[in-house]
Amino acid sequence: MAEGKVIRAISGFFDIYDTGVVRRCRARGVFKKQGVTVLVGDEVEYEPIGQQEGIVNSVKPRQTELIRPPIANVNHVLVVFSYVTPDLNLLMVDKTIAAAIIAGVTPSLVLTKRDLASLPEAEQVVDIYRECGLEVVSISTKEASSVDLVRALMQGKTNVVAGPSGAGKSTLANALAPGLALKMGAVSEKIGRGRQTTRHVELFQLDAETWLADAPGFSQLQLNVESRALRNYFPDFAAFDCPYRGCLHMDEESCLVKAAAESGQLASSRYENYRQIYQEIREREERMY
Ligand SMILES: Nc1nc2c(ncn2[C@@H]2O[C@H](COP(=O)(O)OP(=O)(O)OP(=O)(O)O)[C@@H](O)[C@H]2O)c(=O)[nH]1
Ligand SMILES: [Mg+2]
Ligand SMILES: [Zn+2]
Repeated sequence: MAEGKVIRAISGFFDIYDTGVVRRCRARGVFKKQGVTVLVGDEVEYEPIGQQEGIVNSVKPRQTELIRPPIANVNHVLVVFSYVTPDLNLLMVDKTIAAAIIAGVTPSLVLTKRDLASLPEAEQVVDIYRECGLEVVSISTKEASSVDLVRALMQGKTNVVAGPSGAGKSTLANALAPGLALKMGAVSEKIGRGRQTTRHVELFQLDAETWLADAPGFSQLQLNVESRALRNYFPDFAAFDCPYRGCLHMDEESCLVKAAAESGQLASSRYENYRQIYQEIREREERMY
């Protein structure tokens, strides 16, 4: 029995990487029966067949598991959003960051298309997320200095990009590893967003300790937590020590998070987006019970 890492999953086949060699494998029938899905990023045991094929026998326990994009065992999410085309949607940024934290994965924020953005606005967004304690880079994927900033963030980690279609995720991945020749898409003038150029999650090794997965963009995201637990995934809110320990930071009179948003100590967009996400989860919960 050999061990390897799933780097691609395409229509029933899994490409398994094992010490420099990639094999196209199928999963044992029992996976389907047990409802087990093999994810890109999974560490698996497989049975080699010939030089290039094999059968996946089992999946090792996962360190982490993200739902969007679907990938196992990453320890760093590059949250990639463009300033324009598509326009920056801070609600989606906040959701994507929270989704990473929920999965126990560290997020960093990569803001792209700085060459097309107005500077004061760009600086404001960078400040908001540095205040949250995130690493933030503001880049133009065509500049070598920008690519170096991202490379430094990723070094030694297993990374995945997460963000909307057209944000420049594949452009960035290509710039980081020029040999990849990933397909990149033009952003539609009419709808101002990308057209889902990337179709599959795919993992690439950049050096001995560094991996990067490119992934399709998404425009919707549902956070799988209870409404009352949501506050735990906005760790920057903890700095404002609400007197009521169970404070949900919604409409409690003594809420210091709300007060901080009003006084400008906390970015109002962060707080408003928290409220919005909380409401979304509440509505879902009410439909369920
Ligand atoms: N001006 C400018 N254009 C960029 C930048 N980064 C990417 N682009 C362009 O944005 C478009 C979309 O880039 P992609 O890399 O395909 O976007 P993606 O995030 O991979 O999109 P999906 O695969 O659909 O999720 C392409 O036309 C890129 O050339 C940038 O920093 N500045
Ligand atoms: Mg892409
Ligand atoms: Zn509060």
